[in-house]
Amino acid sequence: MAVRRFLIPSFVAILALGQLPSTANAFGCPKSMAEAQAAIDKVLGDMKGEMSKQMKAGGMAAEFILVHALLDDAKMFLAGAKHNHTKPQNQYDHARAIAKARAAKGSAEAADIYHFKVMAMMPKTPKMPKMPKMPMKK
Ligand SMILES: [Cu+2]
Repeated sequence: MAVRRFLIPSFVAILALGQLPSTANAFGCPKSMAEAQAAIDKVLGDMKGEMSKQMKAGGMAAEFILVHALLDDAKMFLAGAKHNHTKPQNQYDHARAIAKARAAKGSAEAADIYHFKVMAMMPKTPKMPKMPKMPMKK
């Protein structure tokens, strides 16, 4: 009776964590996925900055979209990693999760590098839209 009282809650707790301690943790999927998410969040944060807004307004909207394309790749890889990790059929799926999580981090880092390259290409003084001349008051 005492054994059942201990074992059943322990088993439920392991199920709740979604992974068996001996297998999934050895791959370190959660750490790789967290690193990928952090790399994605870093670029998303940078893209809310003032220079990124000027990129869009200053004739570099196409490059801005390409930064997003690299980020979309990163998000796609990360979603795949999460799927393989949370619904593994076997150890191979955890290995695939690691591969996809690291690909996600790589794409996010490439987005970061490209974003900064594009910002460096921007003209120093962004062109302001021409304002209509106001009639002079006498
Ligand atoms: Cu895993």
